[in-house]
Amino acid sequence: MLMDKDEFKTIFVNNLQTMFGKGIEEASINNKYMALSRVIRDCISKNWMETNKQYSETGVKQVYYFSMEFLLGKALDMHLVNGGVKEIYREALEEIGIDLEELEKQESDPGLGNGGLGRLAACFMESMAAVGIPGHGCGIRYTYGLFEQKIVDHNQVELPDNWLQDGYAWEFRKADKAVEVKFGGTIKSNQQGGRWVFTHENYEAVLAVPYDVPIAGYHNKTVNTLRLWNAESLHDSFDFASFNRGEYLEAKEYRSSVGLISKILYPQDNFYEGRLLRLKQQYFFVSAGLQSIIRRYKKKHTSMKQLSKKVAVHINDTHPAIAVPELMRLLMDQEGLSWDDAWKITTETISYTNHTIMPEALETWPVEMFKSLLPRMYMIVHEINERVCRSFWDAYPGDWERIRGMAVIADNMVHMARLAVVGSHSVNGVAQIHTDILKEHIMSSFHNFYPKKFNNKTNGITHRRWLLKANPELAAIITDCIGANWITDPQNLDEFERFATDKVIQEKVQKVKHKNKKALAKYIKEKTGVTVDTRSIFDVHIKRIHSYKRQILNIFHIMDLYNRLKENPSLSITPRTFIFAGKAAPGYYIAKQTIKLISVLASLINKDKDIKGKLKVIFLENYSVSLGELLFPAADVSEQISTASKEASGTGNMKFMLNGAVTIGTLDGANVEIHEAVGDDNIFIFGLTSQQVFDYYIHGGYNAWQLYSSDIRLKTVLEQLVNGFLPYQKEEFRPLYNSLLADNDEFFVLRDFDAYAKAQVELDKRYKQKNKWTEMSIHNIAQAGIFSSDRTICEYANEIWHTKPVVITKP
Ligand code: F55
Repeated sequence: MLMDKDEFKTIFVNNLQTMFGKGIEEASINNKYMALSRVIRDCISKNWMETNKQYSETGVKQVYYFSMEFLLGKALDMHLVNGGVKEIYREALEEIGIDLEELEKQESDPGLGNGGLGRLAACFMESMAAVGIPGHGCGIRYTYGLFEQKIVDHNQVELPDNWLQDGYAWEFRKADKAVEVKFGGTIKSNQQGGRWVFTHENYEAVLAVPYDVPIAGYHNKTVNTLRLWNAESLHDSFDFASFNRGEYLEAKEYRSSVGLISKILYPQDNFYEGRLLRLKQQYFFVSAGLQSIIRRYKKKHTSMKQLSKKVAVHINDTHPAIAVPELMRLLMDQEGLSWDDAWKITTETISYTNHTIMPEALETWPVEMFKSLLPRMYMIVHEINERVCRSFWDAYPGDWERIRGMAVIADNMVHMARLAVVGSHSVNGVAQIHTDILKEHIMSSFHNFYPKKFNNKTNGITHRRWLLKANPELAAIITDCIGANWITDPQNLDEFERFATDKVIQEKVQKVKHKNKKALAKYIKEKTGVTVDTRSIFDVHIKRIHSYKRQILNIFHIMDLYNRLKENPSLSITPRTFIFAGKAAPGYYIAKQTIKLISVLASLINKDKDIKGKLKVIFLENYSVSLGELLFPAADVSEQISTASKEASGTGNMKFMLNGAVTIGTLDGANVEIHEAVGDDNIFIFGLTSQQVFDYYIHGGYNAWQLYSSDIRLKTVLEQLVNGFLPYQKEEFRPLYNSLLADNDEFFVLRDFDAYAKAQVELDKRYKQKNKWTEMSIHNIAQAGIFSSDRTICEYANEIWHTKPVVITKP
């Protein structure tokens, strides 16, 4: 990076001239943002080329992380922090009358992901570059990312996210690296010289054009690549030719259908919908990615046999699982390998992460759809199925039921999770409890057959974005206390533990938290018009809206608290601000009703004078990475209250902890490990265990009506959904009410209500002892190091990918 202030200024001004033909006076804010980005982009480019050169020269094994989603967040500020130039550039800009923060606001926040899975991919990219692991991303350059959420009359409204509108400063189009991807058509087979040759006829070809985004490390010279594929029509001349033949309309149709492939991100999280276009998206980027990997590999190697020594392909959930048959196709049809050789290489190259046990998220494609869109893929999957079923039969002769539950093609469906398991050498869950559930329940037959494949890799988050960048003043306190090496070695954060009872440090930590709360309060005021008390407890529940994540449990507790305050206005509670944010999938009715309920309640409670400002409820629209960066640093309480066993890991829980918020949560996902790390005294655990949840499923005996009838608070709150208590809502919340009573409360909200309310009372008491609370807060920060994605990514590198960090030296 450019370290000299004057040199920076000269280049910045020069960029304004050459890019826009303007001087500082005439340039718009956006011009200035683009000119600044260009300075950084140019500095990065040099290291980027050098990184690629050294990867190629050293022949180190490279990892390709295939994911339908990369939820990156803004890049400019992260580059300034990682490059160690933020202060210098801020000052330099100030000297020429420019406010860096104003420029940063110009950047769009690319929302190319739904939630946890997409954000995890982005944290992994950042950590790989920081640690020096030769790892690249492969995904789709969606023209429209996750929809923008607005709340209109209490309802979620979805607007398109046109993030590319003003151009994206961080991408490099590589037209010369484009590849073709083929859909549909028929496969002809014939024997040539004793081997089968397959030719694809009458297919529809699409051009996949890569846009490369540089991923730079922290204070090092590593720049890895995130390659996002854009779908384009194949030949311009195609249009001319068809125009001349009078087929202009068909040509246009072809062009627009091609464009559709990378047009939009599907907005469902933990929910699968068997759309043809989604399958097209999957094959599109997987085929393009694998073709480009093999092209690169062949520049240095003549035999494909060493592929798994030089390349690891990781698939982020089953969405890219078509990589298994596609790699088989490339190795056999294109490179001429035998089935057995190709299978060995494929399984040794590919590894797979599972992110959910929710049955509605499991991908299965109807055979007819799969076969007609991807005929060669179907042939290969069919063969894989025959072969693996035979080996299952040998292991479990006569056990038809078991084999049916393991078959890749069963009941006329292609089962992608099964394909991923059989076609890879490693299957991992994302937190210990989740991996155990995979092994013992969801994938027990596979675990029995392939015991060594299964392993755990507890998720992590990048502490550089989520602490150093998002909460710079807290980061500075930590650095003052323990030095700066926690930034590259996050486990060292535990040295901060010594300061947990230090009154001076406690006070500093409290001050920063309060400052962050004031910044959030200002934002809340601007966005909602509501004034919140910055001395109240900021209790934050931010994540996708989903029944299993139980925002409803939080809401019921708020309603009960409100009822008690109405009854007894002098009830002694610490004032609380309950803050929610999160998007609901557009077709997910109950999730949308949940948002509506929060919003309606907020308007009722926030204007009620009787409760003397002791309670406020806020719903912030359009939750995104950027909004998260404002929320995590300002939180006192982290809500992690999913039904035990349902949240594979959670990663928001880690971001809160790292910023000193204390968790109230169930023993689910990574909460279990957070609990182990901080100990009983520094977290509020409540509710059913996953074992109890499984017992209900297996033995029955859950009765929501009974819980409703026997708890007056629950009864009141539930009735309030449908008895006119909520202004202007007559039958609006009847379906929600029914889901909890008539449908027997699938996620045990009523069952956990009492335990949750009690944990909240305990929490309230603890918050009153200010220094005790801050002590807990510091414990949480100090124990957050193991939840850094640096740790996670090193585990993947050592135990799954078998690759090592490389230190990039020059230029
Ligand atoms: C998106 C599309 C489909 Cl078809 C299925 C799932 C998703 C998705 O977004 N899943 C997701 O975000 N899963 C989450 O992954 C996180 C990272 O591992 C976990 O922390 C979290 O528990 C899990 O729900």
